[in-house]
Amino acid sequence: APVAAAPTVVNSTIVVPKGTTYDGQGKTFVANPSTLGDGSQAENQKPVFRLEAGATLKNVNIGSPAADGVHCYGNCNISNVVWEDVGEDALTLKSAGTVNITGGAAYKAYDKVFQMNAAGTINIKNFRADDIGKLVRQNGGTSFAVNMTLDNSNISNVKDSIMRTDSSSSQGKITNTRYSKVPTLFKGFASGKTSQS
Ligand code: DGU
Ligand code: CA
Ligand code: CA
Ligand code: CA
Repeated sequence: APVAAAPTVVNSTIVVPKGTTYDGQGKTFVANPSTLGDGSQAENQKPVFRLEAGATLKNVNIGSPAADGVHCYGNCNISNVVWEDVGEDALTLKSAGTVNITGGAAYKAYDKVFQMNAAGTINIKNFRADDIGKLVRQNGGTSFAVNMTLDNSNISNVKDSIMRTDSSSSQGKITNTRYSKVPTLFKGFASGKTSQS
């Protein structure tokens, strides 16, 4: 029987330069807990990957510990990335842009999966998430707008909600998605700013 390759231990954040693609070819990456973070709920851990504007990350498994996952500085494309055990959170938008998540999965997020700390859009499709707090969170206590879409996905065992915002101008749209044990789809949106079909 095939034997799984040992994970690659990441000692310092892997930077994906502006406009380039990093293809992990299905390999598993884990954070060095003493340099990046232990994947607990402690803030200010470092990311395993940092994507500069217009970068793409694909075919990557992030194992445990995952520290602060992936940081995007502007637009980023995330294709077939699996977080086996989300750390503090899975991905953060650090400066304004559009995050496109296609395929992949996130498991075991004590709180948030996708953390939006800047204005923009997050489009998630063909995704699987299980055992999470929230799938998308616009940074609490801020008023910039985030446009969130989720399509053709499968979401289960959620503690809080799928999409949550504190901004009356954010929008949320969920299409063609199965849920199991999801208490609330949308939290904090103004009326008329959400849709589900
Ligand atoms: O809510 O400090 O959770 O980027 C306050 C928190 C929040 C961020 C965010 C993150 O602003 O730390 O992980
Ligand atoms: Ca946090
Ligand atoms: Ca976790
Ligand atoms: Ca974080």
